[in-house]
Order: sequence, then structure tokens, then C-alpha cells
Amino acid sequence: MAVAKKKAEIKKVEKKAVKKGEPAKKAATKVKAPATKAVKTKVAERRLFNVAVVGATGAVGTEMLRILEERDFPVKELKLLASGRSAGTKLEFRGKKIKVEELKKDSFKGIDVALFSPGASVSAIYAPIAAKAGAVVIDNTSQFRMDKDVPLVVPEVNPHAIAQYKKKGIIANPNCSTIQMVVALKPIHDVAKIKRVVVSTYQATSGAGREAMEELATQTADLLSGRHIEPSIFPYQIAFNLIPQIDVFLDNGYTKEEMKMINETKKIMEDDSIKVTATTVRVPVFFSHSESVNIETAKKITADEVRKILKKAPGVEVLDDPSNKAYPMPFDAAGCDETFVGRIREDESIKNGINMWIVADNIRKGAALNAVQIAEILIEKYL
Ligand code: NAP
Ligand code: 2RA
Repeated sequence: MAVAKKKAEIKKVEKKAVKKGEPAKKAATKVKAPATKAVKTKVAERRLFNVAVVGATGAVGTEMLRILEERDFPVKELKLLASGRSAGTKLEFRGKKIKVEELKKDSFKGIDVALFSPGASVSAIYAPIAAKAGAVVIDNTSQFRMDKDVPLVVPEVNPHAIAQYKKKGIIANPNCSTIQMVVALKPIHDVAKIKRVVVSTYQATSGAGREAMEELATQTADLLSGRHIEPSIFPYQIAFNLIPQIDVFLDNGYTKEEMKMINETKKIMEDDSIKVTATTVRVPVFFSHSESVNIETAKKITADEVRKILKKAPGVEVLDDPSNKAYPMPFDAAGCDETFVGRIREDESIKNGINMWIVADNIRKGAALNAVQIAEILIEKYL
């Protein structure tokens, strides 16, 4: 099973880095792996589509291939695109090796759906080219997220926004840390109206891409072997450390990652009145972002009511049994499709406050899975 394969892969990377002392897993908190039921959208009848994956060799791109295969997306031809650096390498899809091609202006002839994750500056140039060639682009980068003519979509929250894709032929996939937060917050907002959100994140190195994950592994091994390390992707040592900076600092003292969470939340929830403040932190974890989230609601809501609402919410799994030490952890969420929520409790310092802990696989729900879910709705309803 793909999830089991992914978990085995994670263990291999961690084992390589930390020769001893792999994190102990508690039986009580072990998340059951197969997970797509709640979030799987009905795929259209077997009409087949030509699909391009741009950034196919990256952390998000390779997961995209796994998810297209796992969810049996109706692919006719699959085109894999990356930079000239990895052109010619082969990636596997449905048991066949497909050659990666260099991204060029004429790469999109005959493509119906183009899944982009090559970085914002590349999407800025090539997403409009792909759209002009007739493909609908689903872009994982930050390039178009706040463009008023581009819908920013989380299928569990605002699937109706997909209809707006016709303006530019582009649909934006939100930032990973935003996606998992709004999946959990929207059902609460619908019942109790969220006035304010205070979020602190604990973001995995995979959020910064393939090379960033490798940096954590290499640094860990080097430090344990007494070798000198030189940070390259991250501004400081990431192994055995935390870095309270993700992306660049802006004039207001926030980082770009923090402002993404603030602005994207309002756009996806379609409510500019929600006040959001964020602190985003990189942690030495390979997969899954974790978030401590405090909300203040207009209407009083109890912790039990929140649990009940979230148990019914699409894409959410409540894992909240403190007496059995059951709460979500990044190690367990890796390879899963759900957004896990635990540590749900009333904030005793304010009248209408709730604290919670939200964990999801940033490469899956935070990127590739969300994009493929959008593609499923797109082909079912609009193409
Ligand atoms: P990554 O592992 O560094 O992969 C980048 C991919 O883009 C590689 O396939 C790379 O190809 C390709 N690429 C780079 N420059 C290119 C160019 N000039 N032309 C064509 N392809 C090019 O990064 P990632 O984590 O997959 O992230 C990719 C994008 O998705 C970023 O914008 C990121 O912000 C966004 N995103 C990431 C996550 C996450 O959790 N990782 C979540 C949401 C959104 P080569 O192999 O040829 O270098
Ligand atoms: C990160 N959310 O974790 C950002 C970009 N994927 O670095």
C-alpha cells in the first residue's frame, strides 16, 4: 500500500540521518494509514485527460505522481517536466518509466490539466503559457494565490470557487500551512463565527523542498559524527535546532510565510473580517507541519461541540484522547491524507476561546493531494 511505502521511506531517511534512537511510536496515537475516503471526490466517468506535471522531480511533483496513481486519476498521457538539470531522468507512473523533459514554451500542446510546482518565478512565466495553449493550470506556488482573477481553493472549504478558473485558466493551490488550518477552521466558523486566529507553526523541512530535506539528513549525520556543517538551504543549522523564520522578512516584521497564512485564510474562507496573526517556525522534522491554533469565536462553543463538529467535517480526523496520550504528531500524520486535530480545549483566558493542535502531511494535503482533488472536481464539473 502506498501509505505504508511512504512510511517505510520516511523511516529509511531518518535512520540514515540518525543512526540510533528513532522516535518511539505510541500505540495509542498510531494513525491508521488508509485515509482517502473522507476527502476523495468522485472522479468523472472514464473520459481520459492529458496531464502535465511541471516540477515533476521535486518534493511536491513526485508526490503528485503517487497521488494521481493512488486515486486512479483518468490520465491518458502523462508529461513530466522539470528544468534542463533533470531532463532525461525517468520517473515511474503506473509501472512504466516516463522520461522527464525540459520545460519549454511549446511543452503544453494537447495538455488538458497542468499541475505546476516549479517555484513561483517559473510559474509566473509558464502558467500563462500553458493556459494559453488550452490547459487548465493548478499552481502550487505562491505566484497567483492573491490574484483576484485566480481562485484559491481547498476542496473541503470553497470548491465552488473553482468555477472562477475561466478568467485566467489558472487555479491556485494555497500554502501548505494555510490549507491544513482552514480545513479545520471552516466547519467551526460556519457554526460559531471565528473572530480571531492566533497560530504558531512547527513546519517540516520538506516544506522547503527536496534539497532542504536532504540538508536535515546530512547535517544530522555530520553533527553526530563530529563533522563540521555549513548551512546552505536554511539560514542556520536546522538539525537539533528551530528557526523562527520561513521565507523572507517583510517591512511589517512578519515573514512572507506568516503573511501568506493571514491573507490566504481570509480569501479561502471568503471573510475579510477574520483577524489572523501567525508565527511560523521551521523544525527538524522531515514530513508534516504542526500548528498550535487559538481561536476566538463570536458565539460561545465548547470543546465537546468542537470535537463533534470536527468529527463530521470532511478531510478531518479528530485524535483527541489525552487520557491515552492520543494526539496528532507529525511522524504519524506523514503519508496520510487527513488533517488531524487534537488537544482541543477551551481557552480559559478569554470568554469564547478554543485551543487546538492541527497536524497534516504538508506534501500531501498541503500540496499534491489538494491539487489533485481540485483537478478531480475540475474534470467532473467543468471540463
Ligand atoms: P523542490 O523539491 O525544490 O522541487 C522543485 C521542482 O521544480 C523540481 O522538479 C525542479 O526541477 C523544478 N524546477 C526548478 N526550476 C525549474 C525551471 N527553471 N524550469 C522547470 N522546472 C524547474 O520544491 P517543492 O517542495 O516541490 O516545491 C515546489 C513549489 O511548490 C514551490 O513553489 C513551493 O513553494 C510550492 N509548495 C511546496 C510545498 C511543500 O510542502 N514542499 C507545499 C505547497 C507549495 P529540477 O529537478 O530540474 O531541479
Ligand atoms: C514551507 N509553506 O513550509 C512553505 C512553502 N511550502 O516552506
